[in-house]
Amino acid sequence: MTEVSAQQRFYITTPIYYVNARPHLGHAYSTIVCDAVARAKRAQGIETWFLTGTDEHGQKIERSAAQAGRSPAEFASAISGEFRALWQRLGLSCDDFIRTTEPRHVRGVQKLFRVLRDRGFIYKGSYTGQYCVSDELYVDAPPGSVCPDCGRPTETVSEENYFFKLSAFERRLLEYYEEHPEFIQPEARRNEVMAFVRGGLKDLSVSRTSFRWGIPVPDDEKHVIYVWMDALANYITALGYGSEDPADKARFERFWPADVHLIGKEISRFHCVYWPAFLMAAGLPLPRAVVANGWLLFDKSKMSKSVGNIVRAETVAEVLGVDALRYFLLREISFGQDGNFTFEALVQRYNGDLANGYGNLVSRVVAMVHRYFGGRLPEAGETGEAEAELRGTAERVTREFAAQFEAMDFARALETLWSLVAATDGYLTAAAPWKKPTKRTDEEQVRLQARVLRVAAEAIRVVTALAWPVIPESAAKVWAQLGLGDMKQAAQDGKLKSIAWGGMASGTAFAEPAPLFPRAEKDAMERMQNLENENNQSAVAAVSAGPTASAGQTAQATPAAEAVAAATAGQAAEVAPGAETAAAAVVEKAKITIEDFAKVELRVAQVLVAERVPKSDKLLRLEVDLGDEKRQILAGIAQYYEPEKLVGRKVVIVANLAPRKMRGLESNGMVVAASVGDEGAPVLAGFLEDVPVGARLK
Ligand code: ME8
Repeated sequence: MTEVSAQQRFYITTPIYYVNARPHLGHAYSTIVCDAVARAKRAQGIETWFLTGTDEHGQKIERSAAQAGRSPAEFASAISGEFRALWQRLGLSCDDFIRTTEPRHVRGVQKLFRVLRDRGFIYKGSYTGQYCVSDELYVDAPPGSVCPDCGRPTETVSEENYFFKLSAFERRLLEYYEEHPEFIQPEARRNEVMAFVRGGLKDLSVSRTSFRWGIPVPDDEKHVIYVWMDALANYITALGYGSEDPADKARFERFWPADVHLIGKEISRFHCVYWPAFLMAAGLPLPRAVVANGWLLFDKSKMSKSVGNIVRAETVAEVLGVDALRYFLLREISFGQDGNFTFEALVQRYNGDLANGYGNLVSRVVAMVHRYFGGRLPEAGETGEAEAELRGTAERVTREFAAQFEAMDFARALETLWSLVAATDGYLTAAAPWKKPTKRTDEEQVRLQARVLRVAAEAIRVVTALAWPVIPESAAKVWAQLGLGDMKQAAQDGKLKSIAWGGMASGTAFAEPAPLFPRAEKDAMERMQNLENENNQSAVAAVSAGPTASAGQTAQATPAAEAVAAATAGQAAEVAPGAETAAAAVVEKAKITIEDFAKVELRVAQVLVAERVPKSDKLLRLEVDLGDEKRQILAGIAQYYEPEKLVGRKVVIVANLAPRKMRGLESNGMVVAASVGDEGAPVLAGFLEDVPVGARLK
């Protein structure tokens, strides 16, 4: 990726996370990446502002809260508190945490709306079309369509709305992308976004009237502002946009435009099309770069609450420590691409790179300085080729690491840095200062030990200074062991800016060696797995206690379970930030009765004809036999099934669905399929035993 900034002030943001579900490793990933970048910038003496927060309005949150039997405000507070508590637990260095329910944000969003309306970019109209509540996205497709992004069914909305003149920005956006190739990173996302804009932009509905949980449109309060306009504005409202306070104004002037909006790849369109268009319309400068991370996968699909394949950051932090998690995420995943999370790979990296690699190197050198020199750093004395070589490696690694880290190629940067760990290890092993051949005099032995330990300590100092943004807690421990003082302070004061070789002073007193990364034994994986299982169970148990659970009934439960039970019972008005809660687990699906189910007529049908629908890459036209009748059904499965292979196959259909038209053809029913993975790939329902055509499923 291209370098993002070379200036003296730096502003980086994470997405603000929805409060419909508890934080998991996917959220932690983006936030940890930002934290590492922010720390690296601060360490270079650059004035840095790092923002994160929670996205609390919209229909999705309103519904989740209703299902949990709580008000949206209470529900949002509880889960926002969980995010904040987790970032604290992980020691993240955010400068601000914005909640979209805060007055400072509401004020700023209303100002933005007013400015856009006053400048003629917002007008009133009406919208009839499809909406995906899960993605809070308008979908340009016929009724009955599924969301192209998440595969869930869309809902038809018909409302009077305010519209933003997005269509007016098509050309300007394309010109901007051309002139600023670094604006969208990585390249794959840039291509996607450009193709989307080239496909034509329609005006965007930016208000809703069918629910209340949002920021009212100024002077027309029956509308609430579209949640993505609300959410995107956080990047400016958090700095002070919309405030008259001079301190806020100054902060906004100081840090806007942002240097990096770091996001997950699935929200590129909102950040690279809508957001710059809003800013252009408001006459505000555009962020320098929108950088998308790939997805963290677990069991081969995107880690997400809805798939149910999440791992919590707390679990890894508890068993292996926060730095192990940070190192793993940055080292193992090629930034910008999807990457697998497995406990095996995590433990392997931890043992290989941290416990046996860096940690072991540090403890050997520190212990030997204590053993041979009473804990005082010796003079190197005369050095030779091996020392010159190690120094050369350290200087090359310092240069390369800086460039790779700046380019956000974290995996390569850490690979480079760890080559210095290996080189130092090799140097130490070759010199073997702990061995004394009989031909060597005592004096020669001391000289060798002094030289080798001094030079190895110097290399460790370089590794540690560069590794600080990635493993801050451990790096600070090493810094203290090397007698270099408070690393956090040094980083804040910009003293890690230039790590020249030879920066250590002879005679410096080393601190006692302290364990850094104790080797993970076989049970580490099991412990993490158990923690996840326990956590899931306690959440489920609490949910099943139901809304009538009394405080007494939950007295024996775990803290997480208590929080859920309290939340469900509506007893906890507000869960304080920092409290361990599992409130999101209460997001249960509403139950239906057997009568409701009986309304759906599911029947076995046999495919007689299957062919592609012209000009549609998604639809197949099927003619199916129900025994007592034949009918035509259109199914959005063309990307996954060859039509020829379907002929003769028995499928399950919803037989009493109202007919609807797609591409001019009438569809009489719906084929039932499992929706698999994040793309919602369809897998047709079928039977192991033979079933007669027309049979009803009950
Ligand atoms: O989209 N792998 O919020 P959200 C990598 N509120 N990153 C992941 C991930 C995974 N498996 N899962 C989540 C929203 N993320 C909106 C954003 S911004 C103005 C509004 C990270 O709670 C990633 O950064 O769904 C992704 O974009 C974000 O969490 C989505 O969080």
